[in-house]
Amino acid sequence: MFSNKDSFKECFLKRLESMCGKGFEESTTRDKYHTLGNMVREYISSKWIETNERYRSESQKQVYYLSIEFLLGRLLGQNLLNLQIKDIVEEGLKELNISLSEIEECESDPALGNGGLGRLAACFLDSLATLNLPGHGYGIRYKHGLFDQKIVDGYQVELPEQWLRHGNVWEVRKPDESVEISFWGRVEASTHNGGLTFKHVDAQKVLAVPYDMPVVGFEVSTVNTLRLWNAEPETFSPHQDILSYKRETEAITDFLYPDDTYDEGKILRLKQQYFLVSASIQSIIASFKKERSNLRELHQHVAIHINDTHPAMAVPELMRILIDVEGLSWDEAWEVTSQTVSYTNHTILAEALEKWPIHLFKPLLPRIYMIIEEINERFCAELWAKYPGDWHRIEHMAIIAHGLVKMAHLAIVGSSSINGVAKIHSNILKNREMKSFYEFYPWKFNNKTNGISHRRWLLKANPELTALIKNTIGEEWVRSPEKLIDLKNHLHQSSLIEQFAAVKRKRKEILANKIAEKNGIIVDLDSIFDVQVKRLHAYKRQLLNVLHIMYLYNRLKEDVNYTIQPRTFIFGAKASPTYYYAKKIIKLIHSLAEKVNKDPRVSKVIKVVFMENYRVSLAEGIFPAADVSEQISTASKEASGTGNMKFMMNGALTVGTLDGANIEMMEEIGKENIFTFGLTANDVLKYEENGRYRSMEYYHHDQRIRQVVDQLTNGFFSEDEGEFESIADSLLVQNDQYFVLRDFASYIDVQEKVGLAYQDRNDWYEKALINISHSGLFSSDRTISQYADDIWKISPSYVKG
Ligand code: B1N
Repeated sequence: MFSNKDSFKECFLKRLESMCGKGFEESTTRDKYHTLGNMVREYISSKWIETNERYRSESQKQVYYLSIEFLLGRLLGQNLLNLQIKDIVEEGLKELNISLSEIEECESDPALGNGGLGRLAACFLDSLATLNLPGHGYGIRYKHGLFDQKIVDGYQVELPEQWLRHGNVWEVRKPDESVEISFWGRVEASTHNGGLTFKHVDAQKVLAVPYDMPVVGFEVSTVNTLRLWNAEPETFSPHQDILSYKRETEAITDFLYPDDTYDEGKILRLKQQYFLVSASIQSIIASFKKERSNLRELHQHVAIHINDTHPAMAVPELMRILIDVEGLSWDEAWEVTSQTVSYTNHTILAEALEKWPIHLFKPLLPRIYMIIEEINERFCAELWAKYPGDWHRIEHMAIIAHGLVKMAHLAIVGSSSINGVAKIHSNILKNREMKSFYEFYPWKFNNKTNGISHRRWLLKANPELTALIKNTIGEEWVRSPEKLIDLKNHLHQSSLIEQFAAVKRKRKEILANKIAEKNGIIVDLDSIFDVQVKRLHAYKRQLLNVLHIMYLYNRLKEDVNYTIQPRTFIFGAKASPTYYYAKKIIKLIHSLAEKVNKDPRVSKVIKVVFMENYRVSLAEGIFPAADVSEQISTASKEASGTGNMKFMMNGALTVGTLDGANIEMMEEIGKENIFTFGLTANDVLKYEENGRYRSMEYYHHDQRIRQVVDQLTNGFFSEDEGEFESIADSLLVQNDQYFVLRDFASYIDVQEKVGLAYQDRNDWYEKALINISHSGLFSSDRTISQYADDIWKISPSYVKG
């Protein structure tokens, strides 16, 4: 293949010609991307094959991570880095007058996820491979990932995402490993050797075709697999209406549902879930059977993890195969299934909890429904035995109740482990949301605080900071991120602080250029880059951030002597297309930007920037440039957050509530190095119980609040005074469900402290470096090691010799 710059160049030029049928001069950047991508995939393939053979020959336990989303981000740059050939390639290309980063820009982001949950799955794959753990992802090959966002006159419009338009160099189609998925039809019972057996008949069959993508470990020879399933019509059996059959089939993997922490409850989504689950379980069983025959031992060799409840049908599907296909008894199958499956809960928001109406579920998946009924009956009998006569508790804990199938209950009953994603979230699960389940199965519940891949969010996203850290403490931290703590020994060196300041400035400059290019706004590099990037949701409280900016605007307008540390407020957020409130907030941010940026005096000190189409590749340019990280969710609502960790790792200081992983960040770095404010989770939960919060009181008693809330409807922003009425209503008429007004004063105070703190730049950067030095705890390598040891019981597999 190639082992140095020169052999790379030679190889590249030959390949470019043979692949594109063009000479070097005629070739486009995309041609070059395709050529390089194919070369890299080939470079990977021998390691990939070797890894699979190693897993087959050693009788290692394997873990399969089932997720409806994998938000991978671009792969070329990360693969080059992980394979340790980035330098050879970059220099070789440079000699041919080609810029690697330009080629990288050609790759479309595989946006097969909405936000935190999907990105977490991607970080986990990266850590599994790097830790040489036998772990693979199973997901869906959506033809259209998360929509592209365009802003037109301040409003979000959605365009279909088209990541496959120019092909995908990383995938390998494996038609021979396709499996059949059955929908609709009915269940036929018959007696066999004195027992009842069940058959799903008259089903409509769909083919699940796997596309495998390599997951390259960092500086190791392990290459794991992400298997994405594509729905295709089956060609053998005759169909009455072949065209509608084809259309319906392909629709299953046509698009990703654009909902984050929200359950849409549509039948196509249910089809997606069963399609993913059935294809994955069949494939897992098939590879198990290549090496072994006794399915009663499955749980000793295989762990199946379900990422939230979206793949919770893994439980009844595994039962179905073990009983109907493999001939195990119910009790044998249940033992194996419940020992094999484990489950992560990612949210307690009621609107995100999946509950399927029986009338949708039962006709689509008749045999699966039957099995869930049986699981439910046996579970309720156990409850009855423990809590005789406690109808209320049993009704509340049942898997099927009031015409609904509760997927979280199914997942809990069918798993050996249930984990939350940050300490506070796991505690809320145990003591509140899932209290009765915790009382019944205390041993199942545990915490695994989320983490992020420092390879993507530091090494790849911030090469400048990476180089500085290497120069300061060496390279051990690259393999062992907890070693970042060594940076603390160098804090007294003014040179480190100065160099860090230079890195931050450089990254702010790069982002500022992008903002100038995309938004036509010139921002001040000496201003605080104050950033809130995440999905738009009421509980994340982008509105609180907006009201603070309105307050600053008002003060600056009213008092010519009022001075503040200049700030650039940067937002990035997609709103679910049907989420009316979220879309209004996007419009509000744009109206505010218009008002602020056009004001000759105010715009000298503050600017508001909305960056369109927030996604992984854009994020890689934003985190390194941030001074302030906004993590301002209503306490108790953000299960963990992971953006908070990405900012921390890049040396931004957090303004945050005591929510999710913010709390563990504070415990780690100390109260002096984070700006916390607002109600605690207990305060919020108490208010929710006693109903004593009256947002109107805060409106009446705080003139600053009254002014900004009034400005939403008094023509301050727009000719159309009704434009933001629904937002004002959410705060007053609907009693401010997320305690925005309750936390307003506290937020203003803490933001003032931030402004003052930034004036002592030395001290600020020292705090930033302390944040970085503790960020190793939030590496997904730590998280994955804990899953591997405590839940999956898997160990690394190393190449011998
Ligand atoms: O999962 C992340 C957490 O860091 C976030 O705090 C949490 O909000 C996020 C339905 C979800 N929870 N639930 C979802 C996504 C898509 C969907 O269709 C729910 N996402 C989260 C990682 O743990």
